[in-house]
Amino acid sequence: MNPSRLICSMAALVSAAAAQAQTSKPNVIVIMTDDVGYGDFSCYGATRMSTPHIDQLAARGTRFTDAHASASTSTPSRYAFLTGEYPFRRLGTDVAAGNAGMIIKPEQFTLADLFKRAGYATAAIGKWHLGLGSKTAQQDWNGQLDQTPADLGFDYSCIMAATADRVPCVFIENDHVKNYDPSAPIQVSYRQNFEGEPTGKSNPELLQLQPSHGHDMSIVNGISRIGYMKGGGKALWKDEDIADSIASYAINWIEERVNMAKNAPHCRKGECDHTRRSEANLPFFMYLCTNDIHVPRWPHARFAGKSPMGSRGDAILQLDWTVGQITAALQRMGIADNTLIILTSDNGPVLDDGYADRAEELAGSHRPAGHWRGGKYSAFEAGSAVPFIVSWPAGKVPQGKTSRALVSQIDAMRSLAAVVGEQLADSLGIDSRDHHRTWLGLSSKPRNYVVSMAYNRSVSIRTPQWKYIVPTKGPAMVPWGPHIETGFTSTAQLYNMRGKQGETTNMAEKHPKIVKQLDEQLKKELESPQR
Ligand code: NG6
Ligand code: CA
Repeated sequence: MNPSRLICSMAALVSAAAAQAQTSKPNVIVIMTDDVGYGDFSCYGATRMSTPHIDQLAARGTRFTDAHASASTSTPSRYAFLTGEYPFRRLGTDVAAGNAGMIIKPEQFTLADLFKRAGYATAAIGKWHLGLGSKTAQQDWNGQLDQTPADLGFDYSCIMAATADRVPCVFIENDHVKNYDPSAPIQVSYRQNFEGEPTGKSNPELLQLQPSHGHDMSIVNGISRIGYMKGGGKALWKDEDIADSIASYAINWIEERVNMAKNAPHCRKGECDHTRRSEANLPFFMYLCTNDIHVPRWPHARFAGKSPMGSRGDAILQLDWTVGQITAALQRMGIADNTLIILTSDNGPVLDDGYADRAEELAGSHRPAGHWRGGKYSAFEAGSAVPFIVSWPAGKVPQGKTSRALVSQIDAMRSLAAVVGEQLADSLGIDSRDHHRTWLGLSSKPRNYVVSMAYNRSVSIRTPQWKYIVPTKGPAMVPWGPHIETGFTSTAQLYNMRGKQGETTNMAEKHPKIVKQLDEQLKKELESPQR
């Protein structure tokens, strides 16, 4: 063998070993669904329709029955998930408008930064709802956005700025509007309408879906939204295609990476290019946020009318399809076993969330929150108790297991850091703790307690046994439309979560010492992170 070939094959060996070491780090996909309740999947007890792909994911992994988001609405919940910091530590983390400036600051450490540090390629796809651009209402939607997920560690992003019910109704790829249409410049305002533009309020005859509360501003695709926008042309999304778009953006990006790895000539014609090879072998992290099942629920014709529960049920079927598309793509590419998938929801469920889609009327015996009380927005458990499934066959996550351990999404940062072998300084992900063995189904050790924030920013604390809701001013029911109990009372509430009555019997008077102890614990957390 001539010397150059020998060097080449040695380099190939080194490169193969490096590749081996690389692939032992799993790809990580977080599927963050929107407004899906604890009881919305068949593997969590739904009986009026079935979610076979999600059930299959659970069968290939561990399913948690006491998992919590950090807040009962999207923006604060996602803020906590991506930063490992509770949203009550930072003002401006409430449900964001579509023209909000970026809420996580570029200098903050995020989950994507963690994965970059571990040598991963990173992507954010789908619903974002954490603001874009350095200044609220100052974004140039027709040019370049000056702050994007790229500033938070994401190599690639293809996202909806906020929610499907908020303008602008376009996807944003990296720093610009995807499929930008120069013939229809985009204007966005959350203050006033653009002259001559129809709105849901003034032109209900133009609507294919009527609002039930709010959502009566600009009309896009026959659906009126929150906020005003003009223009967009070919870039405007069609609601019925959003799930397909999100699935294809996600799968295309993954496929590109896998093809790069396959085609990388690590040793061709005596030339070794192992730099390129190892680059192409980078594991990936994808933060994949579905639009389903947030309002407006307007699923594709393939799903419309396919559940007995109207468009909310159809959106669940569409979500299940999305999960099936992702898992099938991973199988096809041969990377399913070494891909760690976490599927969860940003907050609890809501039926009527502002559009007359008959979700309440058609729910029948379906209990979107399962056995938990309340729903999206609430301080009660259903505000934050969400489905949580972890699957990673190569990582030996037990298959078909149910874990009753109390877990919280706030721990994503440090649990995933442990999975990918990164150490984090105490100043990063300050509220996150390493519970990776529990998350991977290898231990049943629960979190000592979980803290969650309701829509009025009041907090509650849950231990494996107790739930304490701080006294807070506010109405008993969500006041603007959704028929949901808030869990707000001016006196302390203490519930025995191990007892049969759950959140129906207030034990605060019976157990003043426990109230005092949990109140103190919560106050300490509010002041500073407790280790
Ligand atoms: C509310 C919207 C609701 C939903 C929610 C945010 C009205 C009347 N209601 O203000 O429809 O968009 O905000 O949902 O505007 S979340 O899941 O993104 O937090
Ligand atoms: Ca949500």
